[in-house]
Amino acid sequence: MLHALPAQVARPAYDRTQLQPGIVHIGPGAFHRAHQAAFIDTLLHDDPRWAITAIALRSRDTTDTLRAQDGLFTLKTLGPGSWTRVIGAIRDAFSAQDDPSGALTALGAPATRLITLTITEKGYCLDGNGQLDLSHPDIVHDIARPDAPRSAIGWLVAGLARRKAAGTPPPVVMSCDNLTDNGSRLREAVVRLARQSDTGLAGWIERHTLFPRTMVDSITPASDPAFLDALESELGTRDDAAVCREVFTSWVIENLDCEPVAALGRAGAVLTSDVRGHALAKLRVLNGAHSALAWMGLALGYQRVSEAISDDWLGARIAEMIGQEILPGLAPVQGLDPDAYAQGVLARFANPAISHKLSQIAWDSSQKLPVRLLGTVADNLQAGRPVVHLARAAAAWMRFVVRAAREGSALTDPLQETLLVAGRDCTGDPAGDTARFLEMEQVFPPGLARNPDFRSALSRGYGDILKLERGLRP
Ligand code: CS2
Repeated sequence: MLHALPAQVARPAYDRTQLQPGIVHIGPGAFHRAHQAAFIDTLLHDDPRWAITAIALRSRDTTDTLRAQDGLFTLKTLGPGSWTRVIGAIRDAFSAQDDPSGALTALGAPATRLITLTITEKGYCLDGNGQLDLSHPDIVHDIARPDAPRSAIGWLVAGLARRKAAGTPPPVVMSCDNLTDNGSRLREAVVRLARQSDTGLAGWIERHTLFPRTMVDSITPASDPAFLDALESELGTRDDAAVCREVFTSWVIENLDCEPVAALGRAGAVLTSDVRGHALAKLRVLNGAHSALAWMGLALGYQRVSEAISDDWLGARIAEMIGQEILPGLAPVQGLDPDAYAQGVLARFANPAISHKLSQIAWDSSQKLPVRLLGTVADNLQAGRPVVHLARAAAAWMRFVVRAAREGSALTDPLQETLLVAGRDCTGDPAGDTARFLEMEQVFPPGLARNPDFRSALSRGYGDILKLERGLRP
């Protein structure tokens, strides 16, 4: 594949035959390939000991494609300053369902010094309080069969159990998902699951395993057929594992004292003690606004992020939501100017070179709403700050569900069934419909759901979205 590519396409300048496995990555979807794999590719030019073994827990499609291409794939950036580069960081890729013993071997191997994860919000199997949900079907399964896990948390426990049994030090385990306090959440989930079967193991994990917090950022639309076809013309060859993203990329990692974190720092990650602040700002400003834009933009009939943010009315409301309701609640973060950050985010959304579907951002909305918007809502209510825009965004999510239920279309969401039942029950009455959704404890913490100010803001916001659906601006 490599020798036939056009000259302007950069490719690994290191000898891939000399690579040694150092990282196991769980969930090699587009975001991993566009983000962490690119950083690791940079690192491999200086240090061959960090090649990635990519393990998929569910679908084998990506790993099969990657294997057929010897792990190579193309990363194309979009917009000003863009470039195209072949990434060579993935040395092995397979599905844990096809090869469970291979997965355990990789996770348990002493050479694996870092395990990274991009499994999306739902992959953590957390309850409304952010704790591992012991009644989640995959967790129930993993408690009964710790030797043959299904969830990512179960695989981590199984891999760490091997390390303990062999007397080898544990790897560093790093969540690269958009969760509040992702490192701590992951550690607590892993320890909680381990405790169900082996308290000694749980204690060992708590004492010896590092789970650094991270903030990951790069807008990465799904690789649709139009992108893959255009890239095929550019490359002269088909790459079904290719990914695209904006030029901007950022990985901020808690500067815990360990070899993998130091190595990622050499590869361009920013190491700092205040990841919490960076991650919260990113989650609430970028991801919060992204989700709000998706639900409201879909109500207005838009399909893509750049179109929705260019709608004068909607663009102004999103900017107000950030400026009036999100930034005032964020604690100062060293090196981050909140207003400049917000402006930068809005400019990134407007990038016309990126065809980012609002419907993609709306996947798994029931998991995203609590971490992206409801934390800000709770803080604002407590501090006496407004929640008008935030509540309108939450109401837009409810209407998104109602429309899907009416049209009989599927929702990509782990709560799909519950949501569609609720959506079908809705009559168009703002107070009644929003109350129906507020009953869902998996989404709305009961204290927040009872708050009268939030309830009335939601009803008003719901009325606004009904107008938007009719093409009117409230
Ligand atoms: C988006 C994110 O799909 C989504 O929900 O909000 O994937 C977003 O593009 C990234 O977090 C940007 O870093």
